[in-house]
Amino acid sequence: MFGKLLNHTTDGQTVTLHYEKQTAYLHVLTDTIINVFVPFHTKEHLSKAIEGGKEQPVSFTLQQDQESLVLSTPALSCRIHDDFKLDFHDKDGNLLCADYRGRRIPRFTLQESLVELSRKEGHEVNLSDTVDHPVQCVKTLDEGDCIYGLGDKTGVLNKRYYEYENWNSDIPDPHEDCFKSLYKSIPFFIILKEKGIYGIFYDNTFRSYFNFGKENNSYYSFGSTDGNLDYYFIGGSSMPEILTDYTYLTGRMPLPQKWALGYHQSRWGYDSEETFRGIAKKLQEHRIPCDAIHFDIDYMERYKVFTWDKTRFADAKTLLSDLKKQGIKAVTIIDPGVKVEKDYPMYEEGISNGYFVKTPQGDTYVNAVWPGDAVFPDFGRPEVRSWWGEHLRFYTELGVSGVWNDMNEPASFNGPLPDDVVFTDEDRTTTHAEMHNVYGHNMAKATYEGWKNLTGKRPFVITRACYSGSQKYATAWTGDNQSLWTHLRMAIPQQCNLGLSGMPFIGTDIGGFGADTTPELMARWIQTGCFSPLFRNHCAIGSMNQEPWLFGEEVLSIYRKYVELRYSLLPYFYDLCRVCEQTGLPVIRPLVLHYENDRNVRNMNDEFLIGESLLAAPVVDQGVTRRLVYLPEGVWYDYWTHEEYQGGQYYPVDAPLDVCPLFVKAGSVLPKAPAQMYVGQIPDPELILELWPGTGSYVHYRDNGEDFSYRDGAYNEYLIENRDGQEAGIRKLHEGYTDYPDIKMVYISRKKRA
Ligand code: MIG
Repeated sequence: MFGKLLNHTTDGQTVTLHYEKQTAYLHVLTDTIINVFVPFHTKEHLSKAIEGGKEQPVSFTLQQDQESLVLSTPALSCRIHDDFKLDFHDKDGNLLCADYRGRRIPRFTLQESLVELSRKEGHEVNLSDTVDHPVQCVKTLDEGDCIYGLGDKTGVLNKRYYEYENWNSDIPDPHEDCFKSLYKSIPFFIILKEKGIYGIFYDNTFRSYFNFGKENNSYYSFGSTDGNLDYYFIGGSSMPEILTDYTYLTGRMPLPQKWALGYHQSRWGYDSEETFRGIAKKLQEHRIPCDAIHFDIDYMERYKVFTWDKTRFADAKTLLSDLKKQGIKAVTIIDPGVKVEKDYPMYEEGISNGYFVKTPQGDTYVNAVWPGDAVFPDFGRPEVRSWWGEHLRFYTELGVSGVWNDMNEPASFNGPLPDDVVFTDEDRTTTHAEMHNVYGHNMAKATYEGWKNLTGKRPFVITRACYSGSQKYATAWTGDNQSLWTHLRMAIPQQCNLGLSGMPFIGTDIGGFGADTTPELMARWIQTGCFSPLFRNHCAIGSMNQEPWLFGEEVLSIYRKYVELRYSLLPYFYDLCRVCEQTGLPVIRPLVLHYENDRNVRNMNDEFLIGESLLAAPVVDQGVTRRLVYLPEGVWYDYWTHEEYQGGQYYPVDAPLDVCPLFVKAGSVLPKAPAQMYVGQIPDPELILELWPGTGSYVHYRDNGEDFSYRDGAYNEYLIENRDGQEAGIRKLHEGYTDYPDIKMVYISRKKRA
């Protein structure tokens, strides 16, 4: 397809490769990041994920040897061959990634006669032939390679042997392991090899396909229906480094407001002032700490965004301020679809300014969502984003504290939006086919920027649809799961892979969205969910209510125990958010992130780390009260009993209904807060430092938890030394904020395992 390499030129850090039939580019961004670019679609990179220049000075060399042209940075080398075949090696000479040269042979084939018979019985038979995409890349796989990332895809942690599609989709059926796409498109994955590791960020927003060795065990492929071949090869020496590089490119989650890490109560169907007051009262009565209640589409007047129904909410402003007295903030849903209705300001304004996406003939494109016929803001345009952002004033003035963007795949009730609907990418006219996967991303960006301008505070925005880089604007949830054990189980690999895809602030609907939960499932779900950065119980209208007090005394007290655990650990979660902002490492982490050489954890689907210090091994199966827990190398302590365990092996651990097996790494310092019903109930609480046996050090972060003054230095950083859980030295690494009124030390002593 490319032909022979004729010659090349170098301009700065870009090497232009002239092939017989095509020109291609390699751009050296850093020692460990090389961009590969073939301008099939446009001359320029059209990244919606990467903002600003990312090139750093790199001293690289370009040499011709007998076989190929070799580009080398201090960390990587890339051998460039005819036909644009590239082979990447690490600095030790290990081959990391080679373009596949052989013939493609599907693993699975079937005799024609059998196919016919199967079809007669009604089976859908995929005669697995190789599929070529207009843009594509095929690379070799080695026997032990494991593949992680790719956003919110269902199924297991390790994506090897599976295939996926990136096309943001709102599929109402229960999410199954075999789903190819879901709400988010994050075309980034990490390949962990026997020797070496690398990541690929394939920056293409068109409908894309990933075949991770399903077609054939010896290669994988990624490709799209259109766009450029534009990918970033990231070669580091560890998984955390790859992730740091990926988030260097696509951005990192800014620190959230502290309250956003508290507990959120939600339900589609809370539809009146009395309901909200009632929920708040019950939360208080049952002593369930809570920082936010969510207002789903029921608050609006006939599902019109930027309105509030006056018959069911006589006085929204007073309601919100009363809730706030109890520490409860309001988060309102805002969908992208604007109702077609004469004299409705959002509609009229958008129409007169031409802000909605159009048909190829130039008419405003109409589909339907909750309000009935609806039109879709063209969020790719800067002026549409600021228009939308300005209107958020409606919410800030009522006292709303955060925005929840739903349906922004965009979902539509009247069939999918056709590919040729006219959309805009900044100032360039393009189509739905290109902008679909970044629609939610651009809406989140509009919301984040608008909210930031209006309030000066760190915006709290939730989005359902994402593209790479959405972490800069929003937290996300995994959409419409169901009250099923399989979905509780799936929440772990799904959140771990989101974290490995640069999205750290995530959660699942606790208790399950669709279908009806049971007391036992609720108890187990809160034990897993309390470690999700986004900590929200949410369910669907028409499904059973799932507020914590509806399942009997036992479950209520279990529920309270884990919400309280979360509140006590808030300083730790907040520290982890700070780490995210600096390094891109997520809050919830698969064990493989820190123990990549340990084969036992490469396919670990039912345990996860919270930062580096905590390991959770929740029960995710019905009727189970004892489970196997694998602890990686080192020494670990049972969080509840303080019993000591040697890592590197499996242990049977008791897990009665009220226990989520939880372990603390030796030498950890856990920063904790005293009990509160909401963040800020005690205006300036003391800090509790738990020192666990073992030796280690820990950096703790403190600021006002609300605005951006920390970026001008208004924060403190403390270095805490733990010498075998006994004595501690605390030193300030940075001083720009007030001190704690008090720091209380708690020394944990090790216990022998019974
Ligand atoms: O078509 O707003 O995922 O959380 O409660 C359903 C109603 C629309 C889907 C979201 C869900 C939300 C629901 N929404």
